[in-house]
Amino acid sequence: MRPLLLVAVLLAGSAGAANVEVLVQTPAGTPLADAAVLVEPLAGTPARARPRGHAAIEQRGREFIPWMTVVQTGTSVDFPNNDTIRHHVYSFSEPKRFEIKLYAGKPGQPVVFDKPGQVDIGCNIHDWMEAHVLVVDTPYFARTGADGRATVAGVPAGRYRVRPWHPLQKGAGAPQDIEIDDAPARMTLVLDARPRQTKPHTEDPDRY
Ligand SMILES: [Cu+2]
Repeated sequence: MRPLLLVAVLLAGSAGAANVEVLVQTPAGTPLADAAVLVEPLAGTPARARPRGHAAIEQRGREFIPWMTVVQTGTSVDFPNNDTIRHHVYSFSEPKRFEIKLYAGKPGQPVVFDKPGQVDIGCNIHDWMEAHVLVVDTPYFARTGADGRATVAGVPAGRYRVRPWHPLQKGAGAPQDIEIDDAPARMTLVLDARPRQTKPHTEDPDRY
């Protein structure tokens, strides 16, 4: 379990909280990996504050790992370079434009994602390198695995809208509204998205 989820579970305690278990699939019924599942409080349900998190997107084997990351607004993200060559990380996306010029090892300053939205990240040296960050206001979220399933743990009692998202989606997926008490909620969400395809490494890896 990721530390953030563990904190959420501990803060939620045992009274009036439940897991939300979601299967995300394409219209053709194929499980969709690397999708975000967001559980957003509806009017009348307070969003519990939780500590601003910390995340990392590393570079290894001339790829960003992970390819997709969901963070709460205000989260700081490190970009450690675990390759023996240098990378040059950038984003032109409106919610967070930034550039970490050619570097090896760990940059001194993390990047703080302070506005909600989708941030697409690339490397100036290696065209195929690609990562996506979804910045969300809700503290309740999870990412689907290869089986298309995700569990959002420890959601307090209340009314919520559950929404899927994917970096390569062709449109917004239909949300579902739920009432949480103390029993697990299960649902299937449909999202039309192109699954991730690994891109070939096309440049001379020893150039930098
Ligand atoms: Cu690179």
